This record gives sequence, C-alpha cells and structure tokens, in this order.
Amino acid sequence: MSVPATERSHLLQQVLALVIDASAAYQGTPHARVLDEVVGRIHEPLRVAIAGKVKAGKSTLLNALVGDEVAPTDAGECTRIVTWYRHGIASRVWLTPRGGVPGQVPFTRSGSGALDVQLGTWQADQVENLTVEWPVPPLATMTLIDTPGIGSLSTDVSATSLAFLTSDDEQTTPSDAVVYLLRHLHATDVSFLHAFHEEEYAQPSPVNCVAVLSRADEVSVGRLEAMTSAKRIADRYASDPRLHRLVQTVVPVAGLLAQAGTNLQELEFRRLRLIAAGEQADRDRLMLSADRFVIGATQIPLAPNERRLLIERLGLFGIRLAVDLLLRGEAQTASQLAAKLVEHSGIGELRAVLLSQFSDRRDTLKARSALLAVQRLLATVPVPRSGELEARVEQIRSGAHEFAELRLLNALRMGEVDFRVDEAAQVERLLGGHGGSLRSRLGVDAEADEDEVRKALFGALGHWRQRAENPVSSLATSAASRVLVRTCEGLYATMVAQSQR
Ligand SMILES: Nc1nc2c(ncn2[C@@H]2O[C@H](COP(=O)(O)OP(=O)(O)OP(=O)(O)O)[C@@H](O)[C@H]2O)c(=O)[nH]1
Ligand SMILES: [Mg+2]
Repeated sequence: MSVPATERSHLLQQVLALVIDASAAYQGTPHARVLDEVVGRIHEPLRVAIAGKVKAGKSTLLNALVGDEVAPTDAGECTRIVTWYRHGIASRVWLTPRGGVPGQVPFTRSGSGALDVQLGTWQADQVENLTVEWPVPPLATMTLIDTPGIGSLSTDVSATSLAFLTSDDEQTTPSDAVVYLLRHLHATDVSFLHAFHEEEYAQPSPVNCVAVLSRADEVSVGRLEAMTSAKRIADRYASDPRLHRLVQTVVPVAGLLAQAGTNLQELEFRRLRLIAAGEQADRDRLMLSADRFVIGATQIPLAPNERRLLIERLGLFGIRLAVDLLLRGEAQTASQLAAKLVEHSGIGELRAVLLSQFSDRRDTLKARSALLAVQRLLATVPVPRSGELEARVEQIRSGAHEFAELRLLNALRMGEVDFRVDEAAQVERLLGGHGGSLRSRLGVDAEADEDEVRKALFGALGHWRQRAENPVSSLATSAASRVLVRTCEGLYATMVAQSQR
C-alpha cells in the first residue's frame, strides 16, 4: 500500500528527489536498479524485522501480529530462511535463490495453519529469502520479516540473520526497524544489538529498535502473576544503561497466548470449561506442571492427547489463566475468553509501541534507510557527480530537524548531554521517546483539552528558550536546547493545524 505524495513529510520528499537525481547519475550502469529499488522502498510499508536468539518466540510473535498462524514454529527447514510477510491481494509464496531471481513456489497449510513451503530442489542454505504475500490488513501498514535464530547451534543459521540485519552488501540494511526478542539479558543479545547499530547514522541508535521480553508467561514458572513479574523485569532491562542506549523500550509479551487468543477454537473453549468444572484439588494437581497436565491421572474427562493439544496452544500459564477467568465468570463465551487472553498477553501494548515508535515515524525511518543506501553506493561506486551528491546527503542529514532530534535522543541516552535530572525525562518525551503525537510529546493526557496542551507547550517553549540563551549553560546544552526550541515550534504548528480541523 503506497503513501500518497501529499502526505509525505518534507524530509522524505527531499530524500526522494535526491534518490531520483542520484539514479540519473548512475543511468546506464547496473547500479541504477539499486536506486530504483530504494525509490520503491520509500513507497512501501515500513519493513520491520523480528530478530532474536533461537527459539526466542519470533515466529509465534509474528503470527500474533499478523493475526493468522502462518509462520512455522517447529524445527522445519523454513525456520532457517529469512521470510518476508507482505500484504498482497492473494496468498502466494515466492522463493529467491542466492544470486537468482524470485520464482513462485507451491505451499500447503498444516493443521495449525502454518505454511509448509515446498522448496523443491533447493536446500535452505541456497535460498536468499522467501516472500509470503498474504491478504490481511495488519500487513498493509507493516511488512514483517521473520529471521532465523541468532546464537543457534548452527553458526550458518546465525550468520544468515546477522548478515541480513547488518547487511553491508551493495544495497542497504533491508529492514527499516527491528523488534528484538530477548528472554534474559545475555551477552549475545547485547553484542548482536551493537552489530546491528553499527550500520546506523548516529551510532548506536535506539531509534529504530524496540525490545520484547518474550515468552513472558514463562517468567515465575507460569504462575498467575507471571505477566506482572515480567513487566517488572522488562522495566529493569529498559533502564539498564547497556540496553537503554540500544533500544527504545522493552515490552513484555506472551506471544503464544496472543496467538491462541487470536484464533481460539470453540472446541478448545469447551475443553477449558471441562477443566474449570473439575473438582478443585484435582484441577490444581493437574495444573501443577506441564508434564503432569498431560500425563497426570484425573477425573476431568479429557484424554492425554487432548490435554497435550491444549498445552501446546496455550502453555501452562495460558491454561491457568483461562481456567481462572472462567471460574471468576470474567469470560462466558469463547470469544470473550479469546479477547481476555489477548488482553493479558501484552500484544496490545506492543502494537501501541510499534505504532508510536515506528508507524508514526515512518517517514523519518524511510528517509534514513534511503539516505544510508545512497551514501553507501556513492562511497563504493563513485561516479563523476559523487562529490556533489555526497554534499547533498550531508546537507539533508545535518539540516533536517528530524535527524537533529534523533541525534539528541541518542546523545541523551549515551549520557553525552548533561541536562538536570528533572529535565532529562521531559527532553526524552519532547523528542518523541514515548510516542510522536502532540500530547505524548508534551507529556499531557491523551484526552487533555486545548488549553492544557497550549499551557504545556508554552511552558516548554519558554523553558528551552531560556536554557538556550542562558550564558551559564554549556555549549552542548545550549545547542541541545536550540533543538528543543525548534521541536516546540514544530509542535506549535501541529497544534494550530489540529485546532483548525
Ligand atoms: N510458553 C510460551 N511458549 C512460547 C511462546 N512463544 C513461543 N513459544 C514456544 O517456543 C517454541 C519456539 O517458538 P518459535 O516461535 O518457533 O520461536 P522462534 O524464535 O521463531 O524459533 P527459531 O525460528 O527456531 O529460532 C515453540 O515451541 C513455541 O510454542 C510464549 O510466548 N510462551
Ligand atoms: Mg522461527
């Protein structure tokens, strides 16, 4: 789905004009095609890669975001291949061999719905990527890219993901943003994130990366308070300086629960009701552990195989939660229970973060990816006009206020500007660190009326003007304050435009 030209930001229009101009400079060479692809990419939905270590829950989370169980989550060949999920008018799968051109390939769907793509004579390591076209609305705003696990036993598979995410081939980093799944803070996670950010303009930049504390239901061994504990851990991770400078935020999500809630079956609901209707001691014994749940002796009329299917779909936490919701009368029907499971999974919070951190900044992220691609091409394959084009790249980079904000956000997180403690939180908010809307930048309630918005805006504007002009402010603080004044002026224009609607 392309974005109408009139809705593109001034920055993106400038970048688009530059890429078209650069493409003319490379006309007649094979590199013109690279730039045509960059133009195509500006019009496409944002590309978001889902990355993380092996079995972090990447494919399950992708399914929850797509709202359909398409990505395989078993140990099949396809989990070793980078797979793109794009919006399309039909359901089709394309295979691109390494160094070859894409061709359509047949697929079937397994019992769970996961795609079983027939690779034909291709081995997984000969495949550059698979592209799945799927006609579902969530993909119209975001192309999702499932990557093989990093830090897996197979170094090949790990290398495939690292190469994809930190690509330094003749094109560009293929994704505009990354959702990084981590289960426990681990050295490999941090070093991977560093590698990814080395490709960025302001390095390392948290601007296009959010972290998910994945499989959050497994925290506290599946006890009912698991999600609350996971939230506490995620908050602690988010404030860890090593992660804080690499990612925007850390959101706890139980992808399995979200996936099950998205397409809960009537039969599964009836089985959960049978458990809820069981005798309390029997029920509690059964739900003590996953093993016991499947093979334990019980009066509840469910065969071990039926119980195994339930635990695979919901996990022990999901079953405990569902039974608890049924017993407390919070869900009377399958669709009510499904909605509650989704609500508890944390996927809604992740969607909100993706919206505020990625979708709302789409144009800036697209502009950044495109500039990176042009810059890399100019550096690796010089043409007579390279010098002039490089100067224009630099001019856009240093002149665009959006990039100045991102640089400041990075500097703030790296501890390179010394705002007062009470100012730092306001600066982060003003720069869009908690979302790009007028109200979230000003730190006022989403329902705040115009008067309140105006008061907050003038308060911030006055404060940062004074800081910029204060002779005792350091040079860095004065420069940063000027960026914030400019931000407030931009917010003022937004406020006026909104009140005229
Ligand atoms: N309890 C629980 N299990 C999960 C969750 N997400 C995934 N799993 C399970 O973890 C296993 C791996 O899940 P995947 O989604 O395939 O993980 P992945 O990161 O895509 O794995 P690779 O692609 O092989 O690296 C599967 O058995 C899932 O059912 C979750 O939120 N909670
Ligand atoms: Mg996977």
